[in-house]
Amino acid sequence: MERSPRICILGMGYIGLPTALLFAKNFDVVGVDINKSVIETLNNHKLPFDETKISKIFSEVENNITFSDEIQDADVFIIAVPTPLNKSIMVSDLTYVKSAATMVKSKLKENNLVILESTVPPGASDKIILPILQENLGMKKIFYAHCPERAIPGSTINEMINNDRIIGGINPESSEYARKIYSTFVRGNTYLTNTKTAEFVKLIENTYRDVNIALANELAKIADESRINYWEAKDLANKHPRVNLHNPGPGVGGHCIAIDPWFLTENSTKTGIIQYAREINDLMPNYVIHLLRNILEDVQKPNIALFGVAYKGNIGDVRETPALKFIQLAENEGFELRCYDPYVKSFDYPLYDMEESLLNCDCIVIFSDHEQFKSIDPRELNVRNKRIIDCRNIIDKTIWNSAGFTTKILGDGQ
Ligand code: SAJ
Repeated sequence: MERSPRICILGMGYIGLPTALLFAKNFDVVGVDINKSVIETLNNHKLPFDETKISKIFSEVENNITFSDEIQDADVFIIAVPTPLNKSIMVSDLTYVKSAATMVKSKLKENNLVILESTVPPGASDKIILPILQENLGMKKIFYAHCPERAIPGSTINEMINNDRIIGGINPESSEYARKIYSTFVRGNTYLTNTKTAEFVKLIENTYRDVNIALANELAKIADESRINYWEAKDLANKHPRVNLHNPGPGVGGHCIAIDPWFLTENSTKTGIIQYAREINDLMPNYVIHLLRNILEDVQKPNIALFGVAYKGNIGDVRETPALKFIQLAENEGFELRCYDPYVKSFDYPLYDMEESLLNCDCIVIFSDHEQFKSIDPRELNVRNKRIIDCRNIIDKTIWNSAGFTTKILGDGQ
C-alpha cells in the first residue's frame, strides 16, 4: 500500500499525539517534541497522559510511527504546539508556534504542505507564520492550510474521526491537499475556506459556548434570587425549537473556552459581550463562596470537602480549572479545605481520598460533574455537619435530604 507522503507532526500534546496516531494508520509518521522526557516516554511505548482510546490506537500503529526531539525530513509538516495566553496582559503568546515554524523552515522543500492545527488569533498565519516559512524559499512553491482541531478532551479520538472539519488554505490547491490527507481518517464533512476565516471560525465556536455558559450562569443567579428553579426553567425553555440554554456551573475551565475569547478580542476595539461573558464566568467561584457563606452562617471555622477539582466531569484535566480560584478564595475566608478527585493525579493542592476529605467536614461542595459522585450514598458519609452545595445539579435532592443533609443546588432557587 502507498504510504506516502511522510508526515512530521510538531507537538506531542493532547492534540498532536492523537492526530499523529490517526495519521500513522495510513502514513509513515514522525512525532516531534522539544520536551525530551515526552519523547522518552513515547519511545518506551507509554503515553504522557491517559485516554483509553488513544492508548489502543498507539498499540495498533506502533510500527508506523517514530518519535524524535528534533525535526525530521517529511513531505507534510503539521504544527500542533501550544498557544498559551499571557495572563498578565491577556494576549496570546505565539512563541511556540513561531519556533515550530522556524524548525519547519529548515526542512522545507518544494511542494511540501504545512498545516497549522494550533489555535491562533485571526491573521496570525498571514502575519507571522507564513513570513517565517517563506523566508528562504525563493521561487519554491509550498502549500499551507490552517486546520483547527475540534476534539473535546475525554473523547478526543471519536471527535477527531467523526466531527466535521474546517480547512483554510492559502489557495484552493492547499485546501485540497490538506483535505486529501485528513480524509484518510476523518469521517465527518470537510469544509474549505481561506486561512483567516478558518482561524476565526475556531475562535467563534468556543466563544459562542463561553457566552452561552455566561448567560446560563447569570440566569441561574437571577433564578436563585427570585426563588425559581433554573434547571426546570431551562428544560422547559429548551422545548422551544430555537432555544438551547446551557448549564450553569462553578466557572469555565479547560484550555479552550476560557482562553479562545481572548484570542478573538485581543486586537479588536469592538468587544463588549465577549469580554463581559468572560468576566461573568470568572466570577462563578465567588458566587459559590457566597452560597457557602449562606449555608455555613452558624458554623465557626468550617471545614469544606471539595469534590472534584477537574475543570469538568469524568476527566482528570485541571487546566484552567475554576477550582483553583475557589480554593484560594475559600482559604481567604478562613475555611479549611480538603480536595478529593478520583480522576486527578496531580494538582497544586494536596488530594485526599473521599473518607479523608470528609474528616470533620461541615459542607461538601461538588465542583466537577464526575459520574462517581452521582452514586454516593449520603447515609454512609461520616461528616460533622450534613450540608452540601452541588454546583452541577447531579445529586438527587430527595435522597440527600432524607439522609438529613441541607442541600443547595446552584440555581435551584432555594
Ligand atoms: N461548562 C459549563 N456549562 C455548560 C457546558 C460547559 O459550565 O453548559 C463548563 C465545563 O464545566 C468546563 C468548560 O465549560 O469547565 C468547558 O467545557 P466543555 O466541555 O464545554 O469544552 P472543552 O473546553 O472541554 O472543549 C471545547 C470544545 N468546544 C466546544 O464545545 C465549542 C471542543 O469541541 C473544542 O475542540 C475544544 O474546546 C478546543 O480544543 O477548542
